[in-house]
Amino acid sequence: MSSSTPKPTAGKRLGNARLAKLPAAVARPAYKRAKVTAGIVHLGLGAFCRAHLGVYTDDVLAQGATDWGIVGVNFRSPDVIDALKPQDGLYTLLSREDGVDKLRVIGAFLNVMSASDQPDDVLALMTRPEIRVVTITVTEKGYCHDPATGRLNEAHPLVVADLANPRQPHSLPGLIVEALRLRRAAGGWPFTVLSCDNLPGNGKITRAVVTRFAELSDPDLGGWIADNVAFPSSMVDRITPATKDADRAAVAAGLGLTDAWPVVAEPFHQWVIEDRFPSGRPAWETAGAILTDNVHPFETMKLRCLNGAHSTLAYLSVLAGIETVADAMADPLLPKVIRHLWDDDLIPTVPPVPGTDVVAYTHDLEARFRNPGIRHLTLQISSDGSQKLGPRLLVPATERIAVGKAPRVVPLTVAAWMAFLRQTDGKGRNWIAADPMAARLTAIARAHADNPVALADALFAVEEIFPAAIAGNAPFRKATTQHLRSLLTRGVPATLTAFLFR
Ligand code: CS2
Repeated sequence: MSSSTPKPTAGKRLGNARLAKLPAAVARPAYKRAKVTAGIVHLGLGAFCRAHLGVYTDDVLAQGATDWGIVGVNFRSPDVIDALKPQDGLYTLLSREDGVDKLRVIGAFLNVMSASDQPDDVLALMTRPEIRVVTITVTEKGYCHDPATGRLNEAHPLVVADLANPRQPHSLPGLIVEALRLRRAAGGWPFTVLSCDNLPGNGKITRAVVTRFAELSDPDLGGWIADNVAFPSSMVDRITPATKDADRAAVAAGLGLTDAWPVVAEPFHQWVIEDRFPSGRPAWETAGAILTDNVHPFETMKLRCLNGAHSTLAYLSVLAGIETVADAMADPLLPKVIRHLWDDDLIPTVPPVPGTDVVAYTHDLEARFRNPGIRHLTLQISSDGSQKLGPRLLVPATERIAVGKAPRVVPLTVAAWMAFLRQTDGKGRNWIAADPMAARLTAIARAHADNPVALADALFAVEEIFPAAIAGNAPFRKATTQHLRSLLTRGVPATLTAFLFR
């Protein structure tokens, strides 16, 4: 059983009946939950939305809005439903910094449902007129899109299945389109669809996959969606590692109750939202969100500087046997590599960000990454590289190439990802490369395990990941292949030393 999966619970359980008796140090909903009604359906009930959307919305509810509660819907794993249902949707946020733990019980999720076990109930809920916003955190791969183009992957098995049977959807685009069809058939208004995932222009990508799916299943509906549904973009940020058993124990000690699935996060959080909600929205700005007409600069800064640095640290760290981001930041070499990544490859590609000094932002990131209370596993961040490398690092690299500059650190990250796909350091340490394209990518890595030139050639040929501007750029390929050879033959520290000090 993984440490992120809840275990059978013993002892008294967190729930509505016990809210009033929580210890004084534990913050709790400052409103009457019984008075709150649902206005939001959230798709994808992972830790992130509970540490982010749930907290912003809890603040809005505490200010007296009673019609913006959330119903959380999960697609696959029933574990989170099994954990939260007996707790009346309540869970604890443990925020950690400088050895100080703060506990807050969040009440914004009024109910939790499973899209696979209760498909009709979920669709009936999404058809109710009082649901005016559908928020999403399903990670990059949940959009069923082609990461290189941002368009719907029409060969995706879930998309193929949903197009054949659109009334019983299992994919994100299929579910949203069916809910919108039912609302239209009932003569109602559409909801606004708000993506909160780490994708560039996440609203545009959501709109592209939803409208294309609708066109393929019912062209008339496709036109109605294109004309009437808003898909604002948003930039979301809060480092939220998977919950570990030690976190559950810390929460149980603080609460005097069992919480089957609390979430742990850093104190920092940021949310920048494109303000386009024709059917209304909660006043998230009163909880600190920035509402704007242009999310792009914020999102570019965050996706590249934070997530791009995360991915770079993750692949090099897994290869080097470094378990957490905080440990990586204590390494003598890795922080220097990340500084070069920011200064040489990424900051020059970030447009001016209102009210923000991007260089100072990267110094703040260093401090956030060093937070020792946040055990963010590098293996967790290493997942889904086929979806993450493009927006975080390859697109900025193509922008550098287009202005005649050679990316300096991105080839090293790509080489580390290629070596990571071998799933072994060759000396007895093994790991699993989790990725929707894992079968294909790890087969390539196995076939060319000890031949860096052949391995790099075969992976650069994967068009879904590498745009022509990268795959066809001789200096980029050469640098990547040299780093890969060095990683495979000399290991991470020697490669980084040569890279930094040659
Ligand atoms: C991380 C993100 O796992 C990953 O890929 O880079 O989850 C990151 O922690 C968040 O985007 C921070 O806001």
